[in-house]
Amino acid sequence: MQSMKKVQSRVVASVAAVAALVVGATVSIAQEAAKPSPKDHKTTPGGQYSPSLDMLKDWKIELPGRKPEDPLITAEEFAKARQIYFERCAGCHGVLRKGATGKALTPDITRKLGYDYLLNFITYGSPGGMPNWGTSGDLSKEEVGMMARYLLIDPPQPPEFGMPEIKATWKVLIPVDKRPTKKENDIDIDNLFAVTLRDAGKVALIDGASKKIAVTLESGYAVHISRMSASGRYLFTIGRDGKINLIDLWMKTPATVAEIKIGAEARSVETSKFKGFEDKYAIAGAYWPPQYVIMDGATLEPLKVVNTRGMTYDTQEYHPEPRVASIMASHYQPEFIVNVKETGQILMVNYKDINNLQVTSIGAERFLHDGGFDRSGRYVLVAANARNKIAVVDTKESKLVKVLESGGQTPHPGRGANINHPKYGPVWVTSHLGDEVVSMIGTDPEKHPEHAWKVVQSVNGQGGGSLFVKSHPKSNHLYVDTTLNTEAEVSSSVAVFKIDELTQEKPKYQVLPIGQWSGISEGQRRVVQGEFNKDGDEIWFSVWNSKGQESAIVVVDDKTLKLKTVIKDKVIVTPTGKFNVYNTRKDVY
Ligand code: DHE
Repeated sequence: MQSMKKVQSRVVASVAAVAALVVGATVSIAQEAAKPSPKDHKTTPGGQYSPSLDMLKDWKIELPGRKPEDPLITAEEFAKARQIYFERCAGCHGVLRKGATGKALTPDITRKLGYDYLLNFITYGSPGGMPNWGTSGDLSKEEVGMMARYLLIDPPQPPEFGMPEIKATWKVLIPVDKRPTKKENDIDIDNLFAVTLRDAGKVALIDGASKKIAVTLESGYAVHISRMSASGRYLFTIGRDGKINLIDLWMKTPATVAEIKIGAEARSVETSKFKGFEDKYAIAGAYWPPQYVIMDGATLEPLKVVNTRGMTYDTQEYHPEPRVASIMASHYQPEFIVNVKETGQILMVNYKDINNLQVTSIGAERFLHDGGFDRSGRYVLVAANARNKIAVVDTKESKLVKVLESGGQTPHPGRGANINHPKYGPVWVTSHLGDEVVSMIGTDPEKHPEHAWKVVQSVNGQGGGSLFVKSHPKSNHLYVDTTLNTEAEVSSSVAVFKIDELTQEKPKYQVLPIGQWSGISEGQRRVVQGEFNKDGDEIWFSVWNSKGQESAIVVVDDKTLKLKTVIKDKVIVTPTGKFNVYNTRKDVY
């Protein structure tokens, strides 16, 4: 049997030969290229959290510009490398390898750097944030070599997904005239929780009072979030595969009444909330292709597809794949607030007349990700997480108010938390992925103008790896998770600050051992995303284990901070986000 090493060195030799043929004079530059120092760089929680565009791996894409038998990379290796690239690299380097938070890796650049440079870079990572894929053991030596060769050839481009493709996926399972004309069940819809069962590709609807699972419904792949129509009747879920399920909560047993796929990779969905447009439209944003789609709110009929390719807000250079991140629905104007990641543009999409669509582009900051409203519902705060900034938009005036430093590394607020600070008045809170900082930003320019749009206080939580913060108008508590912290004890517990004690010099927090309370002893027991019930007297946390392990939802009494109950069931597989119907539709958080 030929040794792997021999085969590999022959392939490497042929790579060098082909590269020499292809790039000619640049070979000497490749040879001279500085090699990254082989230090063992650790991947940060922020690095681990980069998007994986794993839906794109399934597209049948031909080897570009070469025949499958080409010695540089075999068709089999190309398919495998493409899968690894979309799962692990595309989130930072872009689908087209033109760069996002990570550097561009187009062949004009990679061929200059050369095979050895790429090999070292992938193996050891870099202090700039590139994970050490080789030394961490995430990729084998052979896979690292294969990825280095993959980067020397032209990037394949996944297909577009325009109106014909979108329409072909659209199904109305129950037409509007066959649906109930009034609520046909005795579910307290406003206190229902839609719970993402991520790796099961399902959503569980759980009754807030009895904690009983009303129904479990099939959804898109690795469903990401749920949002509610303004009336609370319709629930929308979106999977990473861009599939939306429209669920009618008035039916005797709530069920999907329409579905559609709006792209190949997606994360966000929202519905129109402005007076007179309640339940009328839905909107969803895609990572690939870079676009958003406006749909009919009752049937999901796709009405308008809008591409987000365009210029970065600052250098005004063309970006070929600006992903659509979070979307909010204005209460002040008939507008959706569409946050476009790579260009740093916040699009105020006016849906009053979608044929003559008016879009106000607000230059904010690059790498916009997640965010939510302040307590008044007038201002939206969005994290540009790779830039450590928060952009503030006035949804009444459709104008940028400010872009400010978040005060920590990689802000990740989810929708954020609104509290009434005893000293600074209304503040919006974000925690951070990269450190323990919890920042509070003043949000009341009328009564507290001196504090508005400034970080008025920072407190330290348990550590980095935080994803979500939560509070409620009736609560005296601010909850901070640390889901992606590398310490098992920290990732399976939650820190709680008392709001009326925030005036102390160093406010202390109490740790709730949610993972331990769940009674589960196996797995990492990552605790993620607190969500209040409608009355604001209890908060639910997911205990998120891997697919083959037990997971649960732990309910905490907000007054006493004691365990109230644990929801366990064989259907509760990998629970992540939970969305209380009332709080989600009214933006209470
Ligand atoms: Fe999320 C919200 C994107 C990883 C659970 N996530 C969002 C939003 C975006 C987003 C754009 C805002 C939607 C909105 O408000 O319209 N998430 C991404 C990613 O790109 C990323 C970093 C990597 C990826 O490949 O998807 C990512 N997200 C995760 C997770 O690993 C989590 C913990 C589990 C999972 O589902 O994969 C996760 N994301 C969530 C949740 C929300 C969310 C629960 C909604 C929070 C809320 O309170 O509204």
